[in-house]
Amino acid sequence: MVLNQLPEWHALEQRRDALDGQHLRELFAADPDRFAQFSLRHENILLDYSKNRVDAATMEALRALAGACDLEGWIARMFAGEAINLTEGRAVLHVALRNRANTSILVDGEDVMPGVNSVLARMRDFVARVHDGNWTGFTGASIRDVVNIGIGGSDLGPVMVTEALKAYRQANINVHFVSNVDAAHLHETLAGLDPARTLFIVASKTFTTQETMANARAARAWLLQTLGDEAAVARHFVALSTNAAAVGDFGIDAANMFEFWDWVGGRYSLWSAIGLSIALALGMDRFEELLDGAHAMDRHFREAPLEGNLPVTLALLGIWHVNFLGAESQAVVPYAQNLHRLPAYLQQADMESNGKSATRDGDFVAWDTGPVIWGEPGTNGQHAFFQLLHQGSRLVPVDFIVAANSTYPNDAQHEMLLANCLAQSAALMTGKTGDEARAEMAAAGLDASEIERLLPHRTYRGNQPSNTLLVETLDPRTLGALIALYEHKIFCQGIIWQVCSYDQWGVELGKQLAGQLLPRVRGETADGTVDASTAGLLAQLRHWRG
Ligand code: G6Q
Repeated sequence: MVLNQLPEWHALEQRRDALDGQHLRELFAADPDRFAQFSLRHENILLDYSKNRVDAATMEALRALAGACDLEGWIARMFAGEAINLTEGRAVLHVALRNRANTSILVDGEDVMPGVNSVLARMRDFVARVHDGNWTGFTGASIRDVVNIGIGGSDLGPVMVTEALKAYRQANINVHFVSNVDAAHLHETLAGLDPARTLFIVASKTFTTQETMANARAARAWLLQTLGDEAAVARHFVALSTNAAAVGDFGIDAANMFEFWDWVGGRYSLWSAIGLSIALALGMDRFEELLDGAHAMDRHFREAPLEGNLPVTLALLGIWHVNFLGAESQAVVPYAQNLHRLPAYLQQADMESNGKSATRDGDFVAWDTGPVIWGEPGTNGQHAFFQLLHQGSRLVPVDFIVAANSTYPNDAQHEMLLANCLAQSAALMTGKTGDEARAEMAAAGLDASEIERLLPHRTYRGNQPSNTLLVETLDPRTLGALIALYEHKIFCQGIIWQVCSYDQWGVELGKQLAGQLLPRVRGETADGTVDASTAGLLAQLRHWRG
């Protein structure tokens, strides 16, 4: 099936031509019910997608494309535990990790739920012991600082969630994250920490990732420098992994390993044992509320018809922007300071999943796939890159995310935040016409020639599409649902684009190449087979390193 030769694809090209030249302002003027028609709710999440260049026929045509791609069949296959990670021959079952209904889910004939529940129970027990001081370090002191060492999927989700839910954090415990192999990250994190009261979590699905292992070894050396005895490692190191043998080789006791499984993709793993840092930061009850929210979104995704389905709708709008309106990127702008790592998290989730150009059948795609994801919190972004959104030459769809209620006491500032968020999406949609700009400048007393000179600079085309995700409060359950919403959006787009969303051969390439170059950086191997640029850089850096 060639996607861009489907009749449903051609129908969408016709919708694009039919809507061409119509401004969002006109679409709103023509239909007073536009918000009601183009908004959806799931629990306390409202998706307003009315500020997109779509009409009812376009949405219908997008759903027809989803039908032609058998989207609903693929959703069923994922939830049934089929090996839809085609290039690695694995099931894709992050939904099992938060399957709060506890219905059985089979992988190769075996129910995965008893294993999921048992790890959750072990996490609960461990978190309680750390929090109540019963888990002590080697000297008998209780734990005050937890350092999660991991990278990529073993870091970005936990960092994003613990930051997002800072308002719910557990007293008396500080959770830190070290990911970069740059020694600065570990060094600066450990500065001021007391080894006797520090617990390291080594989070690595494979337990072979170069950066994580280097940081874990350095952390162990730092610990032993003070505590002296190798036996201290058992009290200060736990592992989150699928690789029990490598965990043992590192010297971490099997009793201190929290396992997960190969059907959990790295960037979809925050719901697994990889979330231990989240549970330590917030408490296990909060972590389970996160799972509850995600599970509620899973059910919605699985059960709601396409036209009322939030992840499907968000995905189809993205397809519309990328494949029919030519958008190359997607901005994510949370009006929530604590969501400051959400764009980075979504960058990985989306770009590592759908940044592909081979189809499931192994052909080269003849259509665009995943966009560049980027963003920063508002209102900060307004004082920076919003210039390009308002007056640049590119189409950049924006997802605005904002909570009606703050989790902090200063409500007057929250009102300002809300007003800014609503103002920006409205301004991007309506823009400012030449006549409006002229009238404004005339009112400010500018003379006619000055007005005409400035006019091109002071008009705003508008017509920039955006979604607004308005939530009641950014609490653990809501955040869980929000993350699951994006996960499923990414899934739907991968199915339609026909890419394998659950592998990451591009990332594997980096892991391979760094391994080959390390001996050359160390000067242990002659430069030989490297290209001239790499050889030149190696020569200079060796010179400067003496
Ligand atoms: C995620 C990717 C990648 C991975 C890291 C860390 O989907 O596969 O970001 O999470 O490379 O891998 P380990 O957890 O195996 O250390």
